[in-house]
Amino acid sequence: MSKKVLITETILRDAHQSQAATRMRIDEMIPMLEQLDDIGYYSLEGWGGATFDSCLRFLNEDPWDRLRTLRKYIKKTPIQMLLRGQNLLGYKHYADDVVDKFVEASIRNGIGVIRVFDALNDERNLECAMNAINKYKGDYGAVCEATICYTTSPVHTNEYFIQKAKTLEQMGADNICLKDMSNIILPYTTYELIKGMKKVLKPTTKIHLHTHNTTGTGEMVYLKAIEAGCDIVDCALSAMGNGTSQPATEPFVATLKGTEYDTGIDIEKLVPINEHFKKVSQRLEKDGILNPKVRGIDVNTLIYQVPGGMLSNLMSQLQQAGKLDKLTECLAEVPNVRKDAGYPPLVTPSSQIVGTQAVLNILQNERYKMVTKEFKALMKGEYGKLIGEPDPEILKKVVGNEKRITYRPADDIAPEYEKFKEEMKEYYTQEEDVLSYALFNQVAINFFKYRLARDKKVDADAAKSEVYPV
Ligand SMILES: [Mn+2]
Repeated sequence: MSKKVLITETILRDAHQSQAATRMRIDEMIPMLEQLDDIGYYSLEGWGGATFDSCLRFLNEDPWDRLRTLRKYIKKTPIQMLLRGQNLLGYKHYADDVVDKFVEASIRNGIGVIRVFDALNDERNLECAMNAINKYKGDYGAVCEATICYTTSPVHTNEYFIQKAKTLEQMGADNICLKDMSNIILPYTTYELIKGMKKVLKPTTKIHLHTHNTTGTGEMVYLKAIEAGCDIVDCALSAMGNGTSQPATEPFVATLKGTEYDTGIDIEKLVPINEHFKKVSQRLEKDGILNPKVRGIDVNTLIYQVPGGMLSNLMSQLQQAGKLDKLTECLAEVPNVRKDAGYPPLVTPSSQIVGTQAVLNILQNERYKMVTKEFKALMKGEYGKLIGEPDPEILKKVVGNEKRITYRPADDIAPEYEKFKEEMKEYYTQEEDVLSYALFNQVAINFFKYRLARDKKVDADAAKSEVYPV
């Protein structure tokens, strides 16, 4: 029986986020959008994650215009986005009214698949976004893809992940995404896990697997996943595939051709598209944005279970302190801190919080002599529920007698959309501007000023501001 495997192409989002700090511009995408639309991908990932931030901060593009432009050329294939649950695309929890409006505007402007995740896998942080997706998806046709962040620890058993998948399905997910941010999942674990999930999920619920090829196991992970019944995998065209990005599209299409898993994709149609993105990749390298190292394999993540981005953060923190010789000690401290904090998955923002605390513990020569505000908040439950119980003594040392939060963190946030709207009213041109401002405050204001100057030509200097910095 044929079991066609579906592919999500990430060249417009995660590929350049992982290899080139999310700096691909819309004018570098437009020439290939219609051809990408004709390939027969399940979806084209093109928005969310860091793209929104990068558009406003570095590229002087309105992220909403980018989405509308993508939709103008991509007429058949759903455009996929990544959403950080109650954090939306920002770095803190937002009130429910802002989450609802953001999801509505995303779907109305052309998003077809919303992949929604929470760094701690706390489903209470997904509730509001998932309800909003399901509320608005009927109007335009969109898919609610709820996500589980993969990590390893004594409490993250296969049973835990399988139960989590069932819970998310019951909350209204159409697809379940298993998201391996840093390529630490291993092929045979993947097989067991996907088999287990398939057993408990409805036959209509699709499983979508996301990994990278940072540690070199990506294609093997995908192959075992589809043998276990995985429906969709994320790949990136070879021009910006492999290494810190997704496993490359073309070899995967070729591997499955003529088998029961045949993707139905014509590999020859990918050639001219890939040639175009090779040139984009070369431009990014020439501008010093893409370091060729990202195209190789780095096994440090397999050994230390520390994602690539977190490792480079650790190194730069130690370098600044002139203590690069303490790297091995800090790497060894990361799993200890993670254990003390109830084993959070290492993904933004928890990866930075745990990494910084590990560095402090080593450099201060005493564990938790100093703690960051964020680490304290994590231990208090302000980011969400920790899956393991934090170490009681360390909890006492860090949090003291302050009350821990046991409810959904956003329950503490009063509606705030109208307040944001009032604060930015002099720049208002569309409802979407309020949402850009809610997420990125001053960065959004700087963009609005640039846009005003450009459109009204009132201030030639402001309009000329650096457009493509490193
Ligand atoms: Mn990714």
